[in-house]
Amino acid sequence: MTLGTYEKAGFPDADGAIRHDWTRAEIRDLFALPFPELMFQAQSAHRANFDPAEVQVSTLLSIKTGGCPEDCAYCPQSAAYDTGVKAEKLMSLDKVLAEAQAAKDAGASRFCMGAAWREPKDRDLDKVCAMIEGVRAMGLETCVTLGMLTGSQATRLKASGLDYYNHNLDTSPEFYGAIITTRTWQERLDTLEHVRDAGIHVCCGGIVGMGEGAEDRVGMIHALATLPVHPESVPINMLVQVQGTPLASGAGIDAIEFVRTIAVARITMPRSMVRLSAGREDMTDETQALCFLAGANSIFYGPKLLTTANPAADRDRRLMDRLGLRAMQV
Ligand code: SAM
Ligand code: DTB
Ligand code: SF4
Repeated sequence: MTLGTYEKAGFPDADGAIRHDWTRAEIRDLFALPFPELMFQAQSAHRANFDPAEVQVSTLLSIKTGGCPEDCAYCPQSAAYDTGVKAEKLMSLDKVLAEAQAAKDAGASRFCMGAAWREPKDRDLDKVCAMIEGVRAMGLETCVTLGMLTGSQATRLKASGLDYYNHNLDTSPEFYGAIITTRTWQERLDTLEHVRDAGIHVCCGGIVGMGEGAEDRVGMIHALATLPVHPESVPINMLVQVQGTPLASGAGIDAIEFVRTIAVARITMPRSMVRLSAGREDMTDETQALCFLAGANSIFYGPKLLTTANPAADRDRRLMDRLGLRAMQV
């Protein structure tokens, strides 16, 4: 793949060139820095590329919930686990547009629609394209996450006006097989390439707190930061432990190690939006403040993620006020 106009991402080296050649050793060394030094480097990278008082605000909607044939061990929507999430049909256009309008009125600038599919069927894609057109006509940025895509499906989504496609690598290539067996790592890379080649912005990140080791967090950031073009948006999710999934009762992850993961994402992909994603509901305001100091500059806003809880809007407004943060305008 050639580096075209989408090449905005990457840490400038001494000559100002963009870096996609991070080694695992370099990333391991970043994780191991004394915390104040790591935060200083992350903030330097953040300030060189963004206004540190601005946070991009996205709202999520599950447009097709549950009954998914994949076996992602973290996911409440997999049909393989008994989590209490009911399988539903694709939501109607009217309902989606009403939710998008409510998100816009509440202050979101991007509306992200998620479907619990392994991959979209072509007739479903037509319906999703109509949703994208309608949401875009409201002046919101659009994002969808629908599972694997072919090249021609990505082209159709682009033609409907799609701005972003979310498709995560989730973890390191070594740990991946312990989490998902029904879709390969290479299939994920192929979908990302189709999305990129269609000219859609890429949203790609992962989850921590799934019982992975420190080296897996290194491997996950390495995989993201060495993509041919950095994802424009990098969601870092803290696992939401859901009863019924195989990951319902793990030890989770230390909050400081989570902040370090955000900081290393910021340093290695300094022009990407780093999203403090799932897991905020159980995070203290102080941990979230550290995440913003570490370079996170995007959140999901609204009381629900896809099927699980997110902080209530008034808690987030209070937090942003206390920290002097403003919602980024598109
Ligand atoms: N089915 C599509 C797919 O997997 O490509 C799209 C929806 S899927 C729910 C999107 C992402 O949400 C996953 O890749 C995963 O990173 C994240 N996710 C799902 N369940 C989660 C959980 N319990 N905790 C944190 N992140 C989660
Ligand atoms: C992403 O990385 N996190 C979001 C979004 N992309 C689609 C989803 C989080 C889902 C958390 C579990 C749930 O609510 O079902
Ligand atoms: Fe299905 Fe996506 Fe959940 Fe995996 S993460 S089980 S693909 S909805």
